[in-house]
Amino acid sequence: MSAPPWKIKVVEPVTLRPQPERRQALEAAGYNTFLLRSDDVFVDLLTDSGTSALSQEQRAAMELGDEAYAGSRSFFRLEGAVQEAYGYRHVIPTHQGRGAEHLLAKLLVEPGFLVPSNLYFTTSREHVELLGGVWIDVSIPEASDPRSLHPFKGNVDLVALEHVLAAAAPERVAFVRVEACLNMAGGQPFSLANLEGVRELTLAHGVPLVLDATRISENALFVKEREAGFADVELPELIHRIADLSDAAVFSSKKDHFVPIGGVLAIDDDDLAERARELVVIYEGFPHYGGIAGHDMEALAQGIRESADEAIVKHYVSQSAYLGGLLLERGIPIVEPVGAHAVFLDAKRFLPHVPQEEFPAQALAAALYLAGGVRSMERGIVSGQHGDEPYDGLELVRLTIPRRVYTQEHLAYVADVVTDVFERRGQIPGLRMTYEPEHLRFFQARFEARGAFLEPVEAVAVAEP
Ligand code: P71
Repeated sequence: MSAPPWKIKVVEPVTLRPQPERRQALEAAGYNTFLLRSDDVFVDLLTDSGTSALSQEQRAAMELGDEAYAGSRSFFRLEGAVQEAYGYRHVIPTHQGRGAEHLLAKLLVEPGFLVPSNLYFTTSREHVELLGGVWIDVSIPEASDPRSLHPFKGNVDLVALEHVLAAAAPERVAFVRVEACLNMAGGQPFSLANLEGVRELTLAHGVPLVLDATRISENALFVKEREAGFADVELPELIHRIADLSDAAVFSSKKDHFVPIGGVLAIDDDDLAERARELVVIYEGFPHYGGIAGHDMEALAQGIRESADEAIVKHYVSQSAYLGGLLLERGIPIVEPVGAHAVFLDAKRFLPHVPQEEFPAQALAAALYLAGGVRSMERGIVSGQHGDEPYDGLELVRLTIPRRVYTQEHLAYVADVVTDVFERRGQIPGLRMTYEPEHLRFFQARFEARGAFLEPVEAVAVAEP
């Protein structure tokens, strides 16, 4: 792992609670890591969303926030930053990514309309389906195979997409969605050649191509490093070229743009943007702030510039590679290749004795917390199952790395905790769901253990932090 291109100026204390307190906290949270208090967490790898460290330049820019309701100069700075980095003509701020997804779905989805996409993201699919749209997975099969070493597991299966587009009347396809660094597959990139293929198909069929550009910077870096012909292209140029292939984009700015809150809906088409501005006033706020503050827009504009800094992006991706490398050396099953923002444990291979209906990834995430105060996120049947449909898809635990927050020592500690849990995996039983919310159940579902859950030992075989 390379030395980070930043140093630390402000710190936030963290403590490792004693094991009995962690057990109490876990039980109170119903074995759901979303329901833990952050004060009870030692290393928080729940998400990279809104958890990054701001730069001094972002904090300084926040002092210049213009909180005018309309015509805020902070909006125009944000608009300029998005236009310069990505080239979209119209910029609509939203409170976060799902705010942009909501507007996009309202604009383009009607009952029965199709949305072909590389795999799915939970909130993206939910907004489409709430409006009666039909989500269609057109990811390549390798995306769902944790062992496949395909370098671009975020690619769209162009033959499958062509079939969908050819079979549907064009006006019944709301849009084709392509997600950068495909989250649910392990943070896996698409290749530029593949995106060009998608572009050709969407143009031929007259269907809009919408990018989920939330993690576009890391995707561009992987293109530079893995795809022939791009090694000498500057990262900002590559990011722009990716965006140029789409008609619109949604961004959760809480990831690549280093802000605690904020999102963007970016659109080229004038009429669509006009309609989006009519909607944003209903659901988010005036188009010149879209549900965030003037100072948030300043931090966001500056964050967009930093998100194209190759040294920053490279170091970030090297953190996942470092953690993934430690786990691979120890024979721990993870999704390969290691993706952009996280290391994903393969719970099916980690806990082969726990059947998928007993939520192995949920149980593993709970065990990591209990063993070492490490918080991760379930990305398996709890998040992925669709109503009553059978689910045999990916069963992963995501160790997600916030940007510019944790040191190499933290990551080494996490690897030790995962190793300890791997050695004691026989002591992890499945779970029973005791409360199931109707929508996006993973956020607030509760569980209980089906048996004794990890021996109650304080002195686990990990180096003390
Ligand atoms: C992540 C998140 C945050 C999250 C969302 C839902 C469940 C658990 C955690 C958010 C994304 C994303 C992509 C590709 C849109 C959103 C929504 N990811 N697209 O990975 O990854 O953005 O959270 O700002 O509303 O932990 P939002």
